[in-house]
Amino acid sequence: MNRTQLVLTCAISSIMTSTCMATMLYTQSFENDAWLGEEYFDYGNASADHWLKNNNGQASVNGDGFNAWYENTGSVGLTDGDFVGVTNSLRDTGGMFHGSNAYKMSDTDGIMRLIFDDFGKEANVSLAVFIANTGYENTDALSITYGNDVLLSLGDGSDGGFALENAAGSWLFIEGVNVSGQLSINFNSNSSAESIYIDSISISRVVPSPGALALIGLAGLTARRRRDIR
Ligand SMILES: [Ca+2]
Ligand SMILES: [Ca+2]
Ligand SMILES: [Ca+2]
Repeated sequence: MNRTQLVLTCAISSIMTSTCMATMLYTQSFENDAWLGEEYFDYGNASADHWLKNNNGQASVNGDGFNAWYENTGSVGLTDGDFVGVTNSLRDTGGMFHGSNAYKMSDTDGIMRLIFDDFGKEANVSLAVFIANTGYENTDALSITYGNDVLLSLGDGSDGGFALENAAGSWLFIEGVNVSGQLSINFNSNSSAESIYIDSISISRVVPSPGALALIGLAGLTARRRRDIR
């Protein structure tokens, strides 16, 4: 980066801290009741990684802007029937973070990833996650990533489930700033009591207000003049 670019970048960042607006790119609270259903069965091959499909009458695992991926770790995955996908069961949480529904992962017997659409770079994200209050072991893990950024990682394979147990029992509000790529919520557990609930996803982008845009235009003009003089 040359000096002109550096000055310009500093000018833009100082302007943006004073006058900014957030543009909402995506929200998801799972409040579409058409996504509710019975226990979910994966009719695919548990020994192969694959995208999960929605099945008639069963809770939806895929919906607007979100899709579920299964990754084999040597067990039966979701072929044994599991309570995953959109739910209104309040058994563990006592209440959703927002509205009546949330997205559940439970007894995944492998890694289940809930992956959201790509909304480009420089995004801000927030979401709520609830870890069911029960015992966890070394094989259980929860991570939330956005592109290359890790927003949350609980369960390192050697803590005896302590990190998950310690964070369980209340809604956690997770935020990421200036992230790029795709939001992915990744869970591995091997009992039906070991569950997580996801709610209230919000992905936005901070953009300069029209006034700030005009100032940035001016800064660009100044930089160009400097080049012309040289
Ligand atoms: Ca909700
Ligand atoms: Ca299972
Ligand atoms: Ca376990």
